[in-house]
Amino acid sequence: MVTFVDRVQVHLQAGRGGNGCVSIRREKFKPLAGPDGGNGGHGGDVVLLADPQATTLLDYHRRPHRSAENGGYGAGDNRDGTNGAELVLSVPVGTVVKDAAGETLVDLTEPGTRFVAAKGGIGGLGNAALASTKRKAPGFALLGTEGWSGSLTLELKTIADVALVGFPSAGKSSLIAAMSAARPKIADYPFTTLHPNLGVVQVADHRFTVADVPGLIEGASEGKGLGLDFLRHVERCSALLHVLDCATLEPGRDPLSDLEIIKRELSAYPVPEGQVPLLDRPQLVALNKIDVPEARELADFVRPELEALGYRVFEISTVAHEGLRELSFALAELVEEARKRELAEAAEQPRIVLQPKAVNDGGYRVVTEGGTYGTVYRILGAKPERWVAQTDFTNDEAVGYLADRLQKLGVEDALVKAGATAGSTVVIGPGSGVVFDWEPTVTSAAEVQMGARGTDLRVEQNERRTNKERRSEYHERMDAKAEARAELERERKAGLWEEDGS
Ligand SMILES: Nc1nc2c(ncn2[C@@H]2O[C@H](COP(=O)(O)OP(=O)(O)OP(=O)(O)O)[C@@H](O)[C@H]2O)c(=O)[nH]1
Ligand SMILES: [Mg+2]
Repeated sequence: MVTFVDRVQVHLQAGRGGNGCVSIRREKFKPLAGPDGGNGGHGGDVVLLADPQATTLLDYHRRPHRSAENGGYGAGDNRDGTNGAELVLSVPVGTVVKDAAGETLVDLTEPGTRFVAAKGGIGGLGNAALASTKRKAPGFALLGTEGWSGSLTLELKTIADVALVGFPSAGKSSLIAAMSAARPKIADYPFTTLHPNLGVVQVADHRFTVADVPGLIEGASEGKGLGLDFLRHVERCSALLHVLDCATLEPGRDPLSDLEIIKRELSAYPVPEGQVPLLDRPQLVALNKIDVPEARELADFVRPELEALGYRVFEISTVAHEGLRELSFALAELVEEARKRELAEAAEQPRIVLQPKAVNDGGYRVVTEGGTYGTVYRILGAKPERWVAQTDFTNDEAVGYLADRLQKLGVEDALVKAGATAGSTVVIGPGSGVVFDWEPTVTSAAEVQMGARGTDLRVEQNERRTNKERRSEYHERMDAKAEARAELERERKAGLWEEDGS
């Protein structure tokens, strides 16, 4: 059986950033000629591309896990790692991308639109890039950060100009086959069509697309038959064509009551906000199967009544190819009008530009949490969390650099304000994050407060000696030497030592 997939969950993994490199350049007569460790490359993004060549999401159903390339590591001699190649995933035009919470991220309706679904990690700086006038030879480099990973839902909504709606076996698939090059499955049992088929119709210089969707029955809105779920494919059609079966032998069925039932079901379908309800869109009626004599009689009979309801009615036979040309022209006209209307509306409305949600990158906050082990001070924010991810905790210098960065951001003062003292437990990031006992750096206010008011311990502990002190130290040392010499002389005179040359 052919499976049609119009909704899949994909698991994406963007590339990891490469680590920076620690390296020292060596030159003749100058073995330590400065840092030359290169930067790591950035991780590749996973990009979704609205591709007119792609028609289904089946590929992602079979292989839902996709990942982009990692960034290369930095190397010595200032060689930077290569950036990871991005992974471009082609999806059909009309794919809606939703996040794990079901919120729509983007609607890929324009061919060629690219959407960065998973951002690659950042490459770490090498020690050459980390060198500064203050830090001439850094003995550490930054690590690359993880790329984004997570699940997204892809949902396909067919985009066509005209949707064919009607009971099962009314001849919708036969009609699309007769009007276009599409070759859907046609059979005399209900629900032959299980997924929408698209066909391109060309009449004179008009060109439009027609979507054939599965048949509707009474109670479809309550889930009977194939339900209404697939109607999301007609959500974007600008016009509807009711295909009515005039040759059905089923009891209780005739074109007028069929139309009533279909209209009732369509009105129960909730279109997304901002879209025209299905029944408010332009509609035509096709009375099908008039190659059957009784059907032609019935069609002639109901035609005036349908026209009285305000519909333009076409009597057709998909088998005999009767009435199809008039119908095609009428549809082309309808589509043309709808396109003009849309253009005019688009010109009136300000253009909507899709932009990624703004992230407050610079900010952070300190949250205090009480626990069985005492108060925990948690630092949350994109920047500090990224910095932690970039830190090689086996390298003391790297940890020191992290402390410097945090301090420059004002995290220490924020911790003091929040009530943290030396030895408090501080966590960076959500979850168990990175936990450490806080030791305020020397310049922080907390340390200064440990001395008596008005004094600064750093001043008190001045180790440098004055000239006077040095002089007296020198004299003391000289006195001690003279003392030692006198002592030796006394011992010699007392005859404790033998004279040389014996
Ligand atoms: N005599 C006659 N039979 C037709 C005509 N159009 C379609 N049929 C027949 O009606 C049956 C159903 O046709 P389909 O095109 O599969 O109908 P459908 O509306 O797509 O049906 P579902 O996909 O089940 O909803 C087939 O056996 C067709 O051969 C017609 O103009 N004249
Ligand atoms: Mg069909």
